Amino acid sequence: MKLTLDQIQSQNNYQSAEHNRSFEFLAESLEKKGIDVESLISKLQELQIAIPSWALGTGGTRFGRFSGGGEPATLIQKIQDVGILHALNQSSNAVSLHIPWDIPSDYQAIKDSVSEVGIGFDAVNSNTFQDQAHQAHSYKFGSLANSEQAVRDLAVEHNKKVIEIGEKLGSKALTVWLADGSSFPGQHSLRKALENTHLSLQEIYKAVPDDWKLLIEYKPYEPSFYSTVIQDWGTSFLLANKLGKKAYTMVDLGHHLPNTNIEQIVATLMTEGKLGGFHFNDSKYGDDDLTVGSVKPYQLFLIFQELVKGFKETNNPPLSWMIDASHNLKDPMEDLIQSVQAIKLAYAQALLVDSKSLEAAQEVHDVAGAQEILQDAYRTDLRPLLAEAMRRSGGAIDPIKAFRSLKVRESLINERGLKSIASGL
Ligand code: AOS
Ligand code: ZN
Ligand code: ZN
Ligand code: ZN
Repeated sequence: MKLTLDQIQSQNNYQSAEHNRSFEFLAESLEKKGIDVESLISKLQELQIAIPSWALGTGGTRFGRFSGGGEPATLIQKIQDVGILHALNQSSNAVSLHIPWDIPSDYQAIKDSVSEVGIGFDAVNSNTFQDQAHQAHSYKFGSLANSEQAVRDLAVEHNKKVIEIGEKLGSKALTVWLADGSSFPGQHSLRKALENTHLSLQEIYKAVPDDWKLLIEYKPYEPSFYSTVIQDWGTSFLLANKLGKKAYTMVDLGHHLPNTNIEQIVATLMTEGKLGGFHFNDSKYGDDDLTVGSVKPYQLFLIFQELVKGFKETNNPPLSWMIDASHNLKDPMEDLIQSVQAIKLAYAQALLVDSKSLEAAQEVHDVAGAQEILQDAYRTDLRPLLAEAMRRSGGAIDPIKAFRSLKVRESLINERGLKSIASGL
């Protein structure tokens, strides 16, 4: 199934009177404060967030999986789903593949299906945290960090293969997330595991094309419960620095111990020009992979506030924007729409911050004043602005409402059945 512009505009017609009223009211009050509404809108229109292929089906937990219907079973169906999301919000023009969950067999067919829905390929993700059928060596005790050379070689080869696949598709980044670590003290040598990881990454780095990025994720625990080799931004940053200018640290919002100051990590990485991109999600406890902005929207705003400042004040290169979420209860497509909206809203709020006044308040140590400035931006309801940006790009004023009224899920169930299963976690 595919959504047409006509279908979306017919939905917008029902909402336009109400929308126009609230947008005009907001635009007027922003302009009174000296804010350039048109430039805000075009910045919002530009921001595109890639959709992970693995988030289009129901994820589940280790205790069970309760699948919805009409889930995409093939790569082409996943691409169609991203096409639907992009038609609705005009903000998700790329898909991020996970190899070997997504192995393109017919490249031409895959390329045709992305161009048909007007999207492209974002970062490709390698997977050395699971064994595949008929694999010569096991990743049970690690991949790039493994004490056995043969296992490390296998994992390095896999990453090179993923780069080759990405090159054929037009990706420009490889994301590496490693489950490597230990679950018990003494299980392996902490120093050797890190050094092996470094050496293996060096081999992979040689295969990274010059116009690509190598994005290194970190995560404190899970599935390893005692030590994870790349446990924090510092370890990722250290490796990225040793590897060279194509390597960057990737921040997955769920990969921090509770209460970690993520915005400060973002600020530090940008100062060093080593922030590569994001896996957006939200969490209460650990790597919960919940809808972006569902638990800590203020944190998301503060992260974006650092990003907006960093874009102006540092030479950090452009970022990769991706969602990394898992859906147990909601319709995955509705959840992804909500996540993209939350990201764009946080961006809009951050663009609203009166940075000159904030700096002035900081200079004179006006602590209360600084908080007023931040919260004035955060507490402005910018949803009509976001809706207007999507509407002008040809998307829906209210993408979730349109998704429901156009009965997208029902059509997908009709097409694919109730029991279709997406590959992946
Ligand atoms: C795992 O926790 C990481 O977030 C990775 O990005 C992983 O590849 C992805 O979540 C798919 O499981
Ligand atoms: Zn991730
Ligand atoms: Zn994760
Ligand atoms: Zn996650």
